[in-house]
Amino acid sequence: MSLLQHASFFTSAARLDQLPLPGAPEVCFVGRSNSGKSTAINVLTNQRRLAFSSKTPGRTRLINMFGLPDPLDPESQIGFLVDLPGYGYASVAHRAREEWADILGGYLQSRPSLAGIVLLIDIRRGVTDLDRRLANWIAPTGRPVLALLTKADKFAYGQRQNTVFAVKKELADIGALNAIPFSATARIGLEEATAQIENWISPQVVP
Ligand SMILES: Nc1nc2c(ncn2[C@@H]2O[C@H](COP(=O)(O)OP(=O)(O)OP(=O)(O)O)[C@@H](O)[C@H]2O)c(=O)[nH]1
Ligand SMILES: [Mg+2]
Repeated sequence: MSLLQHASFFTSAARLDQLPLPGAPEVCFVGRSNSGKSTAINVLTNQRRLAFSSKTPGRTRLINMFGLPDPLDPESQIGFLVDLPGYGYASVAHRAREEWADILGGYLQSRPSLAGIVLLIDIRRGVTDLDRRLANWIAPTGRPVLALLTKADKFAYGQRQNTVFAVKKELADIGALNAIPFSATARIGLEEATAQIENWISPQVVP
């Protein structure tokens, strides 16, 4: 059974200084509001309502951390999944938007325990200006990124592959970047995403 399936709610924070001190490796989920972050966390952990997902954009306003218990010592965490607030939701006040920019930029650039970044991009929208802004915070950190092109069930195979190619090109300045089609509903890309996230949390040494 996957490491991710034992995930459980750990804590929420409205600001960076409310996060627990950096410890076990964290894999964060970032992307536009409504891109499918919470849904992806639910399907990857095989839990229907671990991360709240909704049809109303702008739902995830807190940083939500989910703990992954260490199989050898279930009382302690071997890693964390971190659901970050979505961005780009039009009706949010300008000031609140800049606060989110501070939270996201700050977390991405200064969290020492951040092991990998899952960047969710709605396959029908592709890379937007705000995604570009995010990529500019990520690139200098050298952190590896897995771009999940979500809602891939909306596209035929050929369109999916074209979008993967376009996104890789647009985000090429992120050195360690992979991009794959992903769908929670059609269960596309689950295995590859799970393997990557688990490897960031607990690297497998292949002899
Ligand atoms: N067709 C399709 N719809 C999806 C998929 N994943 C998510 N959705 C839908 O997209 C909407 C937004 O999903 P969420 O997971 O709440 O998005 P989010 O990125 O967490 O949004 P915020 O919390 O607002 O930042 C919901 O209506 C989901 O049902 C998918 O793979 N396929
Ligand atoms: Mg959400």
